[in-house]
Amino acid sequence: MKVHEYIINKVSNNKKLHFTLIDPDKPLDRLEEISSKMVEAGTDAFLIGGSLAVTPEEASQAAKILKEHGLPVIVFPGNINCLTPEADAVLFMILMNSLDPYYLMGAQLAGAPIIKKYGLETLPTGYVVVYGSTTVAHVGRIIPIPDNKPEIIGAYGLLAEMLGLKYFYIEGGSGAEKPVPPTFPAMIKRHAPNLIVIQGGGIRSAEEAIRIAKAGADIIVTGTIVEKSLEKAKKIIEAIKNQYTSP
Ligand code: 1GP
Repeated sequence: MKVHEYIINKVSNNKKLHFTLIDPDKPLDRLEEISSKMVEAGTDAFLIGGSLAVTPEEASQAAKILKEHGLPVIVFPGNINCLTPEADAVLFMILMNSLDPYYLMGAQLAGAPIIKKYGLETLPTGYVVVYGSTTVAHVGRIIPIPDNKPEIIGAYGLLAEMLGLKYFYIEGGSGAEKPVPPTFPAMIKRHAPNLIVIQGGGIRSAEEAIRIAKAGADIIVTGTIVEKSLEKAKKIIEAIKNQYTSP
């Protein structure tokens, strides 16, 4: 089954999904153990990527290990160096609030022929980085969005839908002090109800994850908490899987 179909099937059955983010730049020696625990808890897919220092070899190595679980492995590219033929799909993203043409169309131009050669499925995604003091914000040269201006994200959502994109990723930034408020995914759903909304960055508790899911995010991504506390990460996944009841 294609990855998009796999996601759509779950979303259209009113399920909320959890994706585990793995940064291949971090030591991979515990990856088997960590990923097995996340699978046990019920994660739906793995994202691999990082904003800095990922080599194609590291991305391939991580993808090979993760594929053993039989769940989709999706490249979440900080740049074209994260691409690997070992993955199943790639979030093919436009960093919509970047000032840098490279992140608006340059990386995509460089990446498209490689993605074709690798045979990766593309998941067309509008990507907006909300907070300024994160690595992804610095590298991507973004204009941050204040917490009290959810209407701005709503306009980006509308734009993404009008462009024909299928996914919209609200990014707080890996290791952000707090998650982006639930008003943001709610605003996307209001303006662009057909987009599959992904949210990540700074999500560290089951309560936060549930609030964001209830507000409209279809997919919750956690990375840092997986590295810091497998127990907390498991609780987040279990909460999304078991406690969430769709409205
Ligand atoms: C980064 O949204 C993800 O793109 C995950 O963020 O590391 O804060 O969980 P965290």
